[in-house]
Amino acid sequence: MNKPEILQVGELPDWDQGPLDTAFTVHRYFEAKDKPRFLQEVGGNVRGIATRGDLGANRAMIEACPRLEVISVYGVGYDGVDLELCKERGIRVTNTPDVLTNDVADLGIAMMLCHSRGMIGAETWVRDGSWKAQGMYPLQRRVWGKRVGVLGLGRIGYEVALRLAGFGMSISYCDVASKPYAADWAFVSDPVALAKQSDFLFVTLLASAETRHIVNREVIEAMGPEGMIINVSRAANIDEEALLDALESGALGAAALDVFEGEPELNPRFLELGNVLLQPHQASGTVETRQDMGKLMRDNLTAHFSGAPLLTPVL
Ligand code: 8YV
Repeated sequence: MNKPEILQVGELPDWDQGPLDTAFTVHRYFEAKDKPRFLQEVGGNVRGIATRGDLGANRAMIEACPRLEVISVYGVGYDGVDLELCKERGIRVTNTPDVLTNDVADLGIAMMLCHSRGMIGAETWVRDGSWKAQGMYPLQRRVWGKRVGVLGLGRIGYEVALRLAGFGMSISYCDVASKPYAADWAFVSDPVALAKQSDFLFVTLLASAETRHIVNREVIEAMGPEGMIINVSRAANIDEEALLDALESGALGAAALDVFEGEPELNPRFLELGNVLLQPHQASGTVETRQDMGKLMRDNLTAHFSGAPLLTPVL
């Protein structure tokens, strides 16, 4: 039997590549030098796309594949997939929710602690001899007991809040509506009001056209010179220019970011700043979670091509 032909948008670990190559005829988009030409050559036979959350599948890619039936995303975020076009064409879309929730929450908390306590600078203080030469490391900011706002109390936001409760923090959250499972936490309907009453603001929203720049200049400035914003969602949820302006002027105290506009390129202004912690989009990046994500991404493709129900459908 002929194997279904799929387009693989980005590189994946060997433990996924092997099984993908066994089950499908895989066209490696990420290896093609001339990508539009590659799409022209193979697109006509492609029935499935395996992509990553950070890469998605845009209109041009989907249009180059007239027989496309399914897009399987390795990641919970599918904002990079042209869902409107998929709806029009009846293309199914899947993602990998749940399996990465706890790792993303863990990294968000680690970023908050690391940055508040100045751990990166403290490491350098030890290694470069400053400890011996200059004595005690400059004092940092406390975390426990402070006020925290969680913007987006979905799966990841909920796990973030649970962890924060363990630090004795007073927790508020903002979402489209109050959540029945969050009775211990205060619902705030407006992001600016949430920022005003928070020392730390976690951005844990699924990104969409509606949430673009939801953290705007007003929200950022409402955090104030002692406030910190932590983003483990998508860069597009924050107005990055406004964020940079506020970090540079001191209108915002600090930020800890795992995601950037145009990543892995990033605005060089970030590199000049000492009050920002920069992470390379690695919140779900543990061996265990990436193995689970890969399996779920592959299982969704297999389910589709064997006529079984999709495990984690988005569309
Ligand atoms: C991954 C992600 O880092 O879940 C998402 O939406 O962006 C991440 O978990 C990414 O898909 C791996 O490249």
